[in-house]
Amino acid sequence: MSERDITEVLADAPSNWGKWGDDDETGALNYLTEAEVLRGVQAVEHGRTFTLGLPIGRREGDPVWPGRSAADHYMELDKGHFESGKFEMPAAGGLEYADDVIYMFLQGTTQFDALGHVWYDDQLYNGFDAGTTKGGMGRCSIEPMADHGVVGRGVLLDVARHRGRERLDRGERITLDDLEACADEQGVDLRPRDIPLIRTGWIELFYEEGEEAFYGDEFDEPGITYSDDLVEWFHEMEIPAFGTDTIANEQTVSDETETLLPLHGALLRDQGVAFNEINRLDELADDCAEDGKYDFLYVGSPLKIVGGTGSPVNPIAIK
Ligand code: UVW
Repeated sequence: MSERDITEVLADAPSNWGKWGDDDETGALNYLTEAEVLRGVQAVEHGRTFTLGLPIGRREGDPVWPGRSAADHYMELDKGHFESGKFEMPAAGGLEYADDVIYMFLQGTTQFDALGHVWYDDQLYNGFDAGTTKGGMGRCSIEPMADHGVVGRGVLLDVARHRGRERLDRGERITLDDLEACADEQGVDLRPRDIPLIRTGWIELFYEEGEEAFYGDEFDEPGITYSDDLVEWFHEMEIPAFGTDTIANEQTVSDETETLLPLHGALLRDQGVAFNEINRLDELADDCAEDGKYDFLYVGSPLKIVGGTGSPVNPIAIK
């Protein structure tokens, strides 16, 4: 990785700070007005639903960003506790029940990043002090996003299929031209305030070939790469949110800037764009390829985790 600093890379990048007031912590989701929800509803034709969330807590592990651990799920109470006499119901009657607990990273599955999840120059989205993250996000937690909800017109951009491949390679880049060519080939219009879902096929490598193949010698996901025109496009198109089937929603180390995750800085921190990461898009993609319809109502509902840096989610695409 080069010595280039993200502050230098993003010196002239567009910003939405102040656009919705100095206290705003909702960011580009403010673009999702009632009119945008209705535009999403108009994309529904059949009522077919596709859930985009990953399974959580499989014995074989879950795909996570390096340094995070997979979910740990255990039974606090099950039939065994009743059989062994370790647990007695507070009152008679014969009813028994099961309870369980999960320990997991909030970013350890299909999820939304809170706007304060990443920062540079000690400032979060809208200029809030990064010190407010200490001991729980005092600013830009997942709560304002969860209060708003993420509902609008979603558009699948199946870049893997567009390139005639099952999945992109490690570190393979996607540019703005690629996104536009993909939409053209699919015959779908990308409109202002849409929620693009970009399919690389990458996450399926974890399930098909296992951890070693997925992480490789160096963790380097394929994805959209930083460029001034891509960042301008998100700004001009007023993109409220976008999703992918990778862990970090962008090429891990940008070919263009040679820095780690510069789009987290340019889009999430500077523009307040909501990142919906680690989706499973294959079933939706197969259906879109079959009927040629690539738009749908997208519904993402992060949880209201107090001070949370993000939230697990099971987004739904409705065609
Ligand atoms: C980081 O930003 C490190 O992770 P995520 O992929 O959760 O955004």
